[in-house]
Amino acid sequence: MNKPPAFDPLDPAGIDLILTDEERAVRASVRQLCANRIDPFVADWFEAGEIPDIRGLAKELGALGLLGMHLEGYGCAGMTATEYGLACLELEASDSGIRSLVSVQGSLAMFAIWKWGSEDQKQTWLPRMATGEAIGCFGLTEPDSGSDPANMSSRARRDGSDWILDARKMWITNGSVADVAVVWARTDEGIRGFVVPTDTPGFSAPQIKHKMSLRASVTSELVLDGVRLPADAVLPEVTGLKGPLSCLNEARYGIVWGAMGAARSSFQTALEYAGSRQQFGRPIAGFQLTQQKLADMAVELTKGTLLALHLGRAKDRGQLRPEQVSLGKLNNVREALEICRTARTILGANGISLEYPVIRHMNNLESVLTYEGTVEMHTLILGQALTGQSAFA
Ligand code: TGC
Ligand code: FAD
Repeated sequence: MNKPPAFDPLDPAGIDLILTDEERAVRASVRQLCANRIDPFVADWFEAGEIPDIRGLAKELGALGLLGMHLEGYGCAGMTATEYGLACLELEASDSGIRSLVSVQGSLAMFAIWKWGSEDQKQTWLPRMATGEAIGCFGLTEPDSGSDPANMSSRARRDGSDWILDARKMWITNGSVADVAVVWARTDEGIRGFVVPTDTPGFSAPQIKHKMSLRASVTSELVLDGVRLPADAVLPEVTGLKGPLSCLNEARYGIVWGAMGAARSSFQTALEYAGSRQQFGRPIAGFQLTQQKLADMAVELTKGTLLALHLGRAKDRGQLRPEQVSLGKLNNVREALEICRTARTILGANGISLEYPVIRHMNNLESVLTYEGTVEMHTLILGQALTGQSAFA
């Protein structure tokens, strides 16, 4: 009989044992990149509200195959969904903003072109986006339409063979640093996606400041005033809301894993802190109330990671349904936020300091709870799947 391996407090149920060697190798290489290139600096980036060399960082992420990593061809790494998920977990253990950079590039902007684009659009953009030479953004949300993108006001009309695009998009990750924007707009034929080089006259992307969350991430408004685009700027293979929503499935799947990274980092910090912080003459880890918090965090971290792995295996078999992605996003982001909040209490006053990653993760997860479908939207998607009744409107 095999002897069980030693108990690992960061993997209490031994999930490692059911990963493949390839999956562990991908995880190790991402973890190393994060340790060298992100972890020593990210608290400063968060405090300053900027990533000083975001283009250099994108190229390093690209060199490791992390941009569009689960897509096939066009210079993409063609890895499995589970490997992509493990990468998201490691990136978000560093910072949700870095995982966002990768998610928006690979799962939203690149995926939209890869899935719904013409051969020419794919050849033009995907190889450069895979290396990080070109950065992409994805414009769906508008000032007056967030949860309800079917109500969008952005509009594209034909002018001869050209398109004229008038659009306002809000809260767009990577917007001000993007070379290409995938912008969704209403047309006479229904909602269509447009591939817009950001140097096209009439396009601007002012950065949104004063965020208290996701500060190590560029968030922008997109303003398109009479932007003239050639006929072949439209994504030819899709019309209707299923275009953007199919991309959201990909990014939401990455978040299911990523949220567990922020949770693991906060749990690890709290565990170490509790072991060394002394009050009433003993480590606070020795108090039953602290142990209760740590045990609950370990249980939720384990459950969420197992759920992510289960959904990843289903996605690799081609069997993952959008409602199941909603179930994962709803649970894992909600529980990750709860783990971070509990970790913060264990750190006492130090819990509010950027000297530790916990408050940064906690604030970041407030965005993650809202973007890619709010916690309420995923509740209603699941509610509809359970009952057959739509409660959106
Ligand atoms: P509904 O009538 O249900 O559907 C319209 C059409 O879309 C299809 N569809 C999907 N297709 C693929 N994947 C999905 N998940 C899909 N959900 C629906 C559906 O079959 C239908 O197709 P067809 O061919 O019959 O026309 O649409 P609805 O208007 O009732 O809306 C449903 C609702 C509320 C669930 C949807 O609008 C929604 O998910 N709202 C949330 C919006 C959202 O998540 N926005 C995210 C913006 S991007 C972002 O936040 C990036 S954050 C940065 C980062 O990721 O790091
Ligand atoms: P609203 O839709 O106005 O919702 C406000 C509240 O009302 C929420 O609690 C919501 O759940 C609730 N609500 C709405 N409708 C219902 C209902 N029917 N029943 C019950 N409750 C309801 N978008 C992009 O397109 N691209 C990006 O790259 C991107 N990046 C982002 C980055 C950050 C940091 C943030 C914070 C957001 C980003 N977003 C992006 C936008 C994000 O997707 C939206 O914020 C989100 O979809 C919610 O829209 P809203 O903010 O307009 O909220």
